[in-house]
Amino acid sequence: MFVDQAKVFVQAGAGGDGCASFRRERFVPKGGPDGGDGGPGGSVIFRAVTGEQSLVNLRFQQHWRAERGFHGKGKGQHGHRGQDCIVEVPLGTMVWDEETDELLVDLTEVGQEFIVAQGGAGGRGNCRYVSSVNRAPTKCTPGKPGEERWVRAVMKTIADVGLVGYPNAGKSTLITAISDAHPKTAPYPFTTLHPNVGVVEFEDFFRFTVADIPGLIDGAHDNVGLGHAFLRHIERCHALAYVLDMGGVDGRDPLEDLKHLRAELEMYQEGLSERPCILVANKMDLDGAPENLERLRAEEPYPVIPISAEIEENTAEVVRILRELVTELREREAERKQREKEANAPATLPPVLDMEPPTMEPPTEE
Ligand SMILES: Nc1nc2c(ncn2[C@@H]2O[C@H](COP(=O)(O)OP(=O)(O)OP(=O)(O)O)[C@@H](O)[C@H]2O)c(=O)[nH]1
Ligand SMILES: [Mg+2]
Repeated sequence: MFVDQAKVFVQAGAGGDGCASFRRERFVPKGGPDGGDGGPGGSVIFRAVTGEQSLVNLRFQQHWRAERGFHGKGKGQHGHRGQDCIVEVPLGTMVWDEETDELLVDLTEVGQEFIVAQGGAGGRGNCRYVSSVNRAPTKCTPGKPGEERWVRAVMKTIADVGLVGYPNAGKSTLITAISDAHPKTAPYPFTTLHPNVGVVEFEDFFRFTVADIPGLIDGAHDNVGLGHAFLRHIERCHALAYVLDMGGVDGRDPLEDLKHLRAELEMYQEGLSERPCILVANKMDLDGAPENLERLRAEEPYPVIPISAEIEENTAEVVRILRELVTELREREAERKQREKEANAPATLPPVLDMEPPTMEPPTEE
């Protein structure tokens, strides 16, 4: 079951209560206050992991609660903290506060964590209230309640490359040929109903991710077909690979298909169709494909790679070109981050000493 949206209630643990107690021991008269503090309550934390591909466990469990802090005890014993509740979510999960509609976090890095509900602070024991005028306070405070709220999580796939194409164009066949993902392929449209992310790995440990996205049809931006439900998974692919059926079966024309695909992406989100891209001309084994390829190459300035995904012909070339593209994009991104860092860095202080260090003259002999 694939779920990319879920609404859950998160409740952090309350802090443990502080304790009011006095040391009572033989031969220690008036031992003094010794009530310990309560422990802080556990928090509910969302963590991005690579193992998860959907928000299905948020659909099955709607309430996530962290443990409360333990109460303080006599003999100065502080209560220990409540255990955090870690909710593992897929990379690319965005979390909103359901009530205020405020975006709380966008988990874009593996291992990134965000506290969606903060545990309550523990109460204070009576030994904290000792003062010069009150040496035996009986005052202690209860723990604070933990935060709680409804949050909405939406997952938007993050991948280096997104495969975009009409249903049946061969996207799943291609991702199976080049990566470790093996989605179902079949000779009918809408075989793929949700995105699948595959990893392409090289011998030198370079790796990039590819997302197989369900087929687009005209009007998808308007929620026709599978509609918006999966268009959001294209939004955050850094590059696109348009997969075209060059056979042009059923009177279809790959050039027209490409035009329509771009128009759909553009209508869904401006600028989306202008992402760096390559054109994968699939099903080159079919009749009429070479002529269509000629036309496509004549019209398009982008790299066109003729392949036959089913028999894995020339798929290595797709991998090679994608690697080049991904490397270039990553370099550009690193440069952009560097520039951003430099722009935000505090102005450098003027050097404290702006003079030549004194030179030691060798002692002159008289
Ligand atoms: N002749 C030929 N058939 C191919 C080629 N690549 C894929 N196919 C066939 O095309 C059909 C559709 O392939 P899929 O990979 O399921 O297509 P898809 O784009 O993932 O389709 P959806 O999931 O419905 O969007 C399957 O029957 C494949 O065997 C190819 O290079 N040549
Ligand atoms: Mg498919």
